[in-house]
Amino acid sequence: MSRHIAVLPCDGAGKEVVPEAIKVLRAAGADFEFEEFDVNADAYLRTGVAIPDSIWSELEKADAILFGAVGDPRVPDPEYLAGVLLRLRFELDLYVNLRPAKLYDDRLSPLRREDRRSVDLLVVRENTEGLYVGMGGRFKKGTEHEVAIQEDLNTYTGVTRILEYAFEVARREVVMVDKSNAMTHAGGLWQARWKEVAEANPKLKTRHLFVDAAAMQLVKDPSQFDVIVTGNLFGDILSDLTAELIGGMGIAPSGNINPRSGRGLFEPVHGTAPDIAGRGLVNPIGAILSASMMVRHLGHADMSEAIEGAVESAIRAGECTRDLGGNLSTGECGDAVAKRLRD
Ligand code: GGG
Repeated sequence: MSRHIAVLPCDGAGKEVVPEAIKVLRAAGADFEFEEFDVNADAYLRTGVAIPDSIWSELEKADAILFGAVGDPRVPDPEYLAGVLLRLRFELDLYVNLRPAKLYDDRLSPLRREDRRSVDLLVVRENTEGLYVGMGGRFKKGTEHEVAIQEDLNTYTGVTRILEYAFEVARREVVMVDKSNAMTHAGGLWQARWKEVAEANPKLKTRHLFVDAAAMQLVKDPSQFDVIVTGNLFGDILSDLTAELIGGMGIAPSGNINPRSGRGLFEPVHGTAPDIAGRGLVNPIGAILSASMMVRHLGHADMSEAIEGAVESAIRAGECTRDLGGNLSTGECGDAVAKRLRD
């Protein structure tokens, strides 16, 4: 059955990497119908609307969304970013943000110790709550008496469902990360739900780490980790760290999913990279691996593995962009992966 994929390249680097992901999906034989929508900073500046209603209803109907990156130096107000990416995550209730990190080639590791370099882990980030919900405000703004409050929203349901999902995908261990020694209210809820959910899953090992200790352990010995489950902000921060352990932001994929409704949005972890966008320098691997996650989510595990294998082979052969030590352009890197799938 042909699937309908809504395509949102959006801005900057996103416009360069998404076509490469589609190129690779086609080479892998994906029987998908791709429909691109005009959601970007140009449209926002023209209309003042981040996602028009007519496009929103199409996005709701799609089998999945393939996303690039959103942001533009001409639109400094956070409303645009919130009106695109955060709206999609919140209103489609994409409560799981999956951020895998795998080291495909030892030479991409920044770590000195060979025996601790290996990385094959998954950050399961809560994606619809926490400090990202935008609750709070600024009182006496712009004066020396200004007060700024940012609320950290954590619900019984939200915390429970993300912890339960982590146990569904773990292979050997779930590590729950919080800062419950300092943030006692939110942390208290996470700890209580963690205790109960962990007890209900006795077949897997469990461990708790405070976020500062987790950051330290990730740099010290990332090979120890399988699944890390955490809140929205800590997940965002730790997954940038894990990206650097495998070659940098250009290579890191992600999936925003609702495992119950089946909805999903897949995007590279990187942003719009305005400093290098538009010159063929951007690494398309993060977007290509996000597309690989998308096809797995849609039930094509074999195709997903084939794409990942082609990416690994291209990286190991040095057929990649400059950030990974190669000398290919964005399009040539996409070609190198696509060719391996056709051959
Ligand atoms: N694909 C990730 C993404 O779009 N993130 C949004 C973001 O960080 N935007 C800011 C920017 O790209 O400068």
